[in-house]
Amino acid sequence: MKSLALLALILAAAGCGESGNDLGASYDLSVLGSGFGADDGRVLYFAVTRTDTGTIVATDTTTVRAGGFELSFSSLLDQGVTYEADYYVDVNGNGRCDAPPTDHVWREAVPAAQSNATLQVSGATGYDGSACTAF
Ligand SMILES: [Ca+2]
Repeated sequence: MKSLALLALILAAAGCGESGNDLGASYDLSVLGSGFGADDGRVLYFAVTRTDTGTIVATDTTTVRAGGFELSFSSLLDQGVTYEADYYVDVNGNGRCDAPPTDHVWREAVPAAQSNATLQVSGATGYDGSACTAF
């Protein structure tokens, strides 16, 4: 039993860089949101998609507090690869992403990274209903 637990630990550690190919380095992505005061107290759903393959590589949820939010994803970004960040607030509370203005929906490009990256997003950015495809 003890060795099984150890094996599970080793597998978990190896899974940290699970992006499939390790040809390049992977970098952390931090997301800093501001200007989301209209959605204070609401849950925000976030997804990161690789633009070259259309694969969703990470999802997370958080709650908007004091007009902002923070998320971080470790070792997410492959070197030189571009991504899209899609996120929405489920304003009508039906558990689905609905086209704006029913829900508040945004999309931002994540430029190709050469180091750990911070993406600053603003709730003042215009809505983009096409981001609902990630959810
Ligand atoms: Ca909705």
